[in-house]
Formats: sequence, structure tokens, C-alpha cells
Amino acid sequence: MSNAELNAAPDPSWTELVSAELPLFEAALDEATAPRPGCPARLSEAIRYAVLAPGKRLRPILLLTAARVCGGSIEAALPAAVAVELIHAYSLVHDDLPAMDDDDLRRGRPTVHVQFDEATAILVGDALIPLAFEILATRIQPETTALACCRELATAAGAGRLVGGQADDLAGSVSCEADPVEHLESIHLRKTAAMLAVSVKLGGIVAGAGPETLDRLERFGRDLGLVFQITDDLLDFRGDPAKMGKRGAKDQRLGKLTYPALLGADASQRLAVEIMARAASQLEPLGPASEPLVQLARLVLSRVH
Ligand code: GRG
Repeated sequence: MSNAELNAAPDPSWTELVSAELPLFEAALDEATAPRPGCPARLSEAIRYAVLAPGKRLRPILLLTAARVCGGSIEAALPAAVAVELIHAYSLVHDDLPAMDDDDLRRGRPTVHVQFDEATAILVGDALIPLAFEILATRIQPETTALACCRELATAAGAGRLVGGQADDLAGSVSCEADPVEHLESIHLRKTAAMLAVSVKLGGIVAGAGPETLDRLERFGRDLGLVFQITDDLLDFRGDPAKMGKRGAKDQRLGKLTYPALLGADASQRLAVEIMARAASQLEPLGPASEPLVQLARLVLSRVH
């Protein structure tokens, strides 16, 4: 370790890093999911149960931090932060369904289909997707920026990214000519990294960043997504439900394709550190202003240290 690194101030904790944005974000999320005319009380309750459950809020915090790094205001970026969290929340509700990952615990609580019922859980997802786009379309100004946000989020959440990655993950098998590590990376780039990348990029878009910065933010977000997924796999591998808010060691029980299963735990951890360094280097040209994003990324990686 260099002298500069030894003398550097320790990284702030997650609580310190998010203290400015989190209360504003939680209030915006609460307002976005307030009961509305025509929505049955039970569906409304299930929507709020899913969305307001204690998640880490990683995607919205990344978005708001990216907006700040690019000189934008938090208030102007809040609707986009809410939109990405709503899409993320729907994906968790649907992923937990018996037809998908079949989980009964999420964010330390019974999953939506357990607490309510399966049809309600499906309808929660059905409601959250259009709500996310309604918020972008009506709350982001100017309209050209709203349109760009809708386009980016639709691509990230669509069949070529989030949904396609989930479909391949559920299918499980790899054809014999495919390299299993490449196949796994392709799944995670779509299933996990696309939503993290679009979160960081939307922060730049609402702050009016130029194309080169947006490109760098997106690449940073994509690498962070891979780091996030490798650490998620490692946590599951080590079976620590307290850190996950859900049951651990599930991937192994199901014989799923994961980084630790393919490469071993130590090599997976080394890979995560390597990708983390590449992620940070994407932001170097943005200068010291980008440090809060790198600090968030280091915290993601530190989940398994
Ligand atoms: C249903 C189309 C569709 C996609 C589901 C969310 C998802 C895709 C799968 C969940 C399975 C999983 C473990 C994915 C790995 C990455 C991930 C999305 C973890 C959960 O995100 P966190 O840890 O959750 O940020 P919180 O609860 O903190 O928001």
C-alpha cells in the first residue's frame, strides 16, 4: 500500500454517504406510492408493502450521487430515482414468485405473494412498471430529458436486458460450446448490471451531462453491477442470511451457475477487486468530484470483506 493510501481518510460508512439523499428519497417514494383513486385498498397496501420495505436503495442512491457529481440538483433527480427503485421493486416481487425463484423471505420480511397472495404479487409488478414511466413522463423537466430517461429505462428493464437476463438465468443450462464464465457474465450484465448502469446514467442525464461523461457513467455502472453480483454470489455461497435479508446458500442447493461455483470463492473475490479497479478508472477523467461514486462502489465490494 502506498503512503498516500495509508494516510488517506477512511471511507465514510453507507449511513454517512447516504445521509443527505436518503430521507428525501424515502419521502418521494412514499408520495409516489400513495393510494390513488381506482386502486383497491388491498392492492395499494401490497404495493406499499413491496416498495417501502427496507431495501438498501442502492440504485436511487447511485442515481442521486451521479446527479450531484455532474453538478445537478437532487430535487430534479428525485423522480428518476423513484422510477428506478419502482422497477427494481417489481423485479424483486416477480423474482420471488413460485414460478421464478420461489422465495418466502425478502428484505427480512415475508415475500409479497406469501404476505398477500400470488395474483396480488403479480398485479403489484403490473402496477409498478407503468407507475415508473408515468413518474418519468410527468415529473422530469424538460420533456426531452423525460423522453431520454424513459428510453434508457425501458431498454434496461426490457427483454434485451433485465427480463432477458432473468429468462436465461431461470433456464439455467449452458450449451456445451458456450464458455460458462462468459455465459454467466452475459446473464449478470443483463439481469443485474443493466439496472445499476441505467441508474448511474440517468443521474448524469437529469444533470445535463455530455455524451462522454454519460458513457463513462454507464460503463462504471455496468462494472459495479458485475462487482455487486459477484459479491451477492459470494454472500450466498457463504450462506449469511443476516447480510442478505433472504435465505443464504440457495444457489448451491439449486446447483445454480455462480461465480464461486465456477471459479471458487478466492478467485471470485479477486475478480471482483479487479473489476472494481476498472470501474473506478472509468471515472478518473471526471476528477475528484466523482469520488462519492467510487466510495459507494467500494462499499458494495466491502460486503464480502
Ligand atoms: C423478474 C424480470 C425479473 C427480473 C428479476 C431482481 C432479479 C431479476 C433477480 C433477483 C435475484 C438476484 C439475487 C439478483 C441479483 C442482484 C439483485 C437484483 C439483488 C437484489 O438487489 P439489492 O440487494 O436489494 O439491491 P434491496 O432489497 O437492497 O433493494
